[in-house]
Amino acid sequence: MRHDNGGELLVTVLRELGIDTVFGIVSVHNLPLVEAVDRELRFVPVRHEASAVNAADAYGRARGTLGCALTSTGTGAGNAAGSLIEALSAGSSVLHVTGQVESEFLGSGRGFIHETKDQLGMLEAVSAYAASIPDARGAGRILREAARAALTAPGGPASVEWPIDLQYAAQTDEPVLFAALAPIAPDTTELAAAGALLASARRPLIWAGGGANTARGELAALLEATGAGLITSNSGRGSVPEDHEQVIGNFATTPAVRALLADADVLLTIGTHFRSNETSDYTLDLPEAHIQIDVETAALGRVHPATHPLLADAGAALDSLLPHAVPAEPGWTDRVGAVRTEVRAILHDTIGPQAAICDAIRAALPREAVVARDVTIPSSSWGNRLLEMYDPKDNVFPRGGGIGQGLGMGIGAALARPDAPTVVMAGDGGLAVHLGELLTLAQERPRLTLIVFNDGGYGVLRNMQDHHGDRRSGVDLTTPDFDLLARACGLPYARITAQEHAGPVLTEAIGSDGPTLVEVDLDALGPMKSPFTPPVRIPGQ
Ligand SMILES: Cc1ncc(C[n+]2csc(CCOP(=O)(O)OP(=O)(O)O)c2C)c(N)n1
Ligand SMILES: [Mg+2]
Repeated sequence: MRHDNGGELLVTVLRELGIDTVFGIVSVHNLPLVEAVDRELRFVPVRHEASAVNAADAYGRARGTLGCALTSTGTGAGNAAGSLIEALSAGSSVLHVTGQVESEFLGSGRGFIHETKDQLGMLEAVSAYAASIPDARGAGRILREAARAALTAPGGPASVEWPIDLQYAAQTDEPVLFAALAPIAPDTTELAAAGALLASARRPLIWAGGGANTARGELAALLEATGAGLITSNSGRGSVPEDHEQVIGNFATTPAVRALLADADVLLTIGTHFRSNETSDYTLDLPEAHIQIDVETAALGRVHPATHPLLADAGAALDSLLPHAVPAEPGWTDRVGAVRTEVRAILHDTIGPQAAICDAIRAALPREAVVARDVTIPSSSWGNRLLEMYDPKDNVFPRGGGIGQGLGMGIGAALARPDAPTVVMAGDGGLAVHLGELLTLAQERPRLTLIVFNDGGYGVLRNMQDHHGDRRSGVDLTTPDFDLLARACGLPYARITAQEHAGPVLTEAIGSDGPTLVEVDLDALGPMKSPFTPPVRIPGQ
């Protein structure tokens, strides 16, 4: 099939992938792409390329599919790199298409506009897949190959650089047929051993990471059949809805869950990294008898030795284990439920007046709605744990921990899921990184409530410095008057200065059909019971 230019071809491929909205910044090095997308689909002009990737990433996460970002050559592609790193950490699916100089001058070092040294090498370093389009016959194949790489576990972003002369050229496109990927089934000997262990379990616990999100039904069935408790990483939240009484959730390092882990006799883990923040820097004591399911060989036993490794897709492995499941010993499931209640009650109490905000968000949101979170104390303390999630597609947060990505992610998610409201939780510091995206919010007007927790700086680092030393460095920030700022951007604004404001303010903002900026004045609201410090070890201490 023939297309007039690369933009027409890109639209064809995006339609095949079910993508209707693309995020980016226009440039002389992507004009044909942006123009075709804007004409045929929806192009969202974000204000920084990092946000384009964050928005595309969250668009994909919120739909359980792939998102697409368009950037320019050189600085534009470089600006995207930090957010590509996030998509790589998360294993989320992003198709990043970026410009490149005219093919005649590629690599010549002649200072062609936007030229940079080894752009492909940079993209390779931060993407799961990277390729250059070599001619006007190969673009369709490369774009589809990139999408497939991004969508195949363990996922990650796929970057394609496209010389500008080739974007303008007429394209020939051959249909590409990829063989369907069969699910990876576990080895039968390993499975028999794991099944026998599971059948012997009296006090089982299951730990779900993001890899469990493709096997929600199978996981729920095994949970019911065993009466086990379910601990999750942050990424595994919602794999089974968090109001299920066996779901303890993202509370692994609390004293009550540590005690439960100490008494458990079998641990079954599914698609998890055991990241440092979720295992107290890998020091968390876990049961020795460990069935570990993962699609990556390297993940098996990488952190916690796996006595029973199963290299398999989560769904296939859990399905094969189900016939071996037996109910736990009497009392175990009740204890799991008691631990679930206890850890939540303690956290609810610890966060003091912020609990009213957590409760009000959940009360105002429909059951399934995205909560996108930047890296701020309210997210790290309660947003990542206490604020219940019922579906992993609603649980959007930067897995690599980089600040500044929440609003871009929220915009992407809100445009992916226009039928439900989206909430973004951001700190004043994280929001300042991409303050320009307030203008994207004002322009696109999605149903998005942006809650800014304002403590006049990088609170979490300030707490660490106050805890460990007597001098503050780089943590106190000038913040804008958010009321004036919202007005300057044409955004509705509301403020929370006391617990009793949370319900009415958030109900109105979340119930409206467009964006609202809600500022939480943390000084006025009052402190948590004790200052939050992150679960990060200071080397040498
Ligand atoms: C890209 C990036 N740069 C720096 C950091 C270090 N960092 C972590 S949290 C944080 C402070 C965030 O401040 P704010 O958004 O106001 O949230 P608060 O801690 O005040 O609740 C910083 C600077 C980071 N995580 N990511
Ligand atoms: Mg702050």
